[in-house]
Amino acid sequence: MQDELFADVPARAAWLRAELNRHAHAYYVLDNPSIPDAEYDRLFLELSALEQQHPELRSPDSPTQRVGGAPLPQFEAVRHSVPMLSLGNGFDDDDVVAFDRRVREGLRADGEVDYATELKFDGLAINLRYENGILVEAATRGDGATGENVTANIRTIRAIPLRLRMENPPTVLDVRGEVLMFKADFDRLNTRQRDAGQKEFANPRNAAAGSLRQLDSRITSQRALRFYAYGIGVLEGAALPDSHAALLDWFDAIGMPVCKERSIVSGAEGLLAFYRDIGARRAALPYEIDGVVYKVNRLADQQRLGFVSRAPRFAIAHKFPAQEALTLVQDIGVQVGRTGAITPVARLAPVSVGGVTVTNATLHNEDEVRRKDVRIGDTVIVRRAGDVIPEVVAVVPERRPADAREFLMPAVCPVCGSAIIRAEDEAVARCSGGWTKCAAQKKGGLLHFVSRRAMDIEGLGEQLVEQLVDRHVIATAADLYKLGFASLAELERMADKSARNVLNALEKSKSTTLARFIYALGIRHVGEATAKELARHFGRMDSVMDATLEQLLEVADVGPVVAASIQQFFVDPLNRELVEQLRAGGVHWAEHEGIAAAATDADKVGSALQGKTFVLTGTLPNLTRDAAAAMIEAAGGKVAGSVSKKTAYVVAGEEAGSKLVKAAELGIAILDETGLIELLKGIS
Ligand code: 9MJ
Repeated sequence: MQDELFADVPARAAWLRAELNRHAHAYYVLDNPSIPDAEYDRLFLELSALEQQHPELRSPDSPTQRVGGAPLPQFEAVRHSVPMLSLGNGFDDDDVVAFDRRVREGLRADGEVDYATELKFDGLAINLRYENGILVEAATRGDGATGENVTANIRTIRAIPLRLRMENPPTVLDVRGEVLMFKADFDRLNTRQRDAGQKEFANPRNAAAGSLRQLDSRITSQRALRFYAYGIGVLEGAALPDSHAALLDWFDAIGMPVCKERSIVSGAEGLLAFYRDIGARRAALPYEIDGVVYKVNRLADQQRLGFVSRAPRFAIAHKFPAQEALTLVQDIGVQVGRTGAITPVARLAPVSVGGVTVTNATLHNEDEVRRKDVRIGDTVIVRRAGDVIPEVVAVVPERRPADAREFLMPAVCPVCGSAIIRAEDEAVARCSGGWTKCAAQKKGGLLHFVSRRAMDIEGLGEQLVEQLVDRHVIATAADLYKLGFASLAELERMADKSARNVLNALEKSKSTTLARFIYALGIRHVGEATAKELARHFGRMDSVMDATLEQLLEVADVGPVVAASIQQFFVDPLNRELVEQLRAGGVHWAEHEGIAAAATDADKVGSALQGKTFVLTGTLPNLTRDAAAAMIEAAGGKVAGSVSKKTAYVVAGEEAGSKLVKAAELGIAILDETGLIELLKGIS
């Protein structure tokens, strides 16, 4: 594709490889990105294209060679040359003081001992073997003696260098560390899983483990995994530094990612100060940790101290308070959600979980109560992780009293008295009162309406909605736009300034998009993605409201259940009235003809793009994916999800992934946003 431009193709490929490795190092190891992602992608693409035309230039350490071939039938066993140890645990100050005393006694030290302190990552321990500077094998810890060969998956992790950044690499080097997923990447992955109707992961650790244990490394390559080095196994052909801190500095210098949150401290006082400092900043760290680790700094001292069973005497993990605790179920009540869903909730004897007092924990639904066999009077394990609602993990059966009582789903809604009904094919029981009768559903619906991803009305929180509904100031979402200063300012805990802020936020929210508006209505089964598809497909609110089942089924991702739910919603005159009132109250958005209609128009014009398939990947600077797709479809083109020989154009934005690589491999034309707009202009 490009080789006419560069007389010396091998030199250009080598330069691109070095540049890409340098930028990946800046991003993942130095935590200091050196170029925009889009520029990285451009260089990557150029290298892929060169290697496609000149396969002999492909080297195993090329950044294009991170994703390997076909899925593995299974992982092979790998015996660790030096066993991978686990760490002993300490839970309080006394444990730390005792550890320091044992170390001093073991070393017969007169004064304080120096320790290297670091974080205890909650991920998966991995051994990376480099031979002559090249990554040749990666294995999980397994039982410490034997792990699994996960080399193909590890190679996809951009944070891990495929080649060490050094002139004379050791003949053999085992780098040990943790593979983990950052919290933000975990949230993004779960959103993606949810949107695709796939199982969400319970926590970043499970997500990292699940991603690393994929037999198909192409899946792993789509997961944003990280790595931090903290230890060494075999080292041949180089001298070991004399301290743990120097070892980590050396790793850093040869391109291995090492966490910045590390230091050298003196004595037990120093250890505890580190623990407190990290504890205070724990929630703000971009990854989850379950404690800190203390290691005697001098490697010669580590050797002298040796091991007890399978844990080193020279190191200890100081754990943060557990996120789980035992407590008593005093009662099981129910909560009514915005769609009327009844959630059983365990009322607990107050217990501190990870420093927060917990009194309620969700039991999800009736089947879950039966599956876990939770009864009133039981002792249970409750878990709190991050911001999520505390949940009952399991019952401790040995502690069940003879008079423990089973949970019975109430016959009527505790909030409005309407019958509770559970459809045969549903796990969830629901209040049949609907939002007009049931205050709980009304409040839930209003909170959904004002939420960030719906109408995004800042300052209208739970307490305010609660008061507005309980005092009968508002009954529907449309009433929000009738609120005056006086009715807000007289509410509890409502200063004049806050009242004005709420009114401003309401005013601002009036200008919205059709997709947000549809989502805000809270139609069952219509999440954000479906709302966007409906807006894109129909273009106008009236067309959505009057759509037949057949028309609804034409929308991407809308199946019979969702279609029926949408139709049911708009058959109800109260819901139609709500939409009218909101429009009358000033809520507005831009309407268009919808892609079905637009495509038909394009048919007539006989556009040059008729039938051409586009694939969108990554984030475009200005256009949303939907907007770009609508424009393409309006011009007669089609938008597909994956790249194949039939693809005419790939439109690539920031963080474009494997689709871009595949496009380059197949020699398909690649456009950025400007290119797309130019192309579309050209045909209209
Ligand atoms: C974790 N999990 O972050 C060790 N670890 O050292 C750190 N684990 C370890 N060190 C020796 N930071 C055995 C395990």
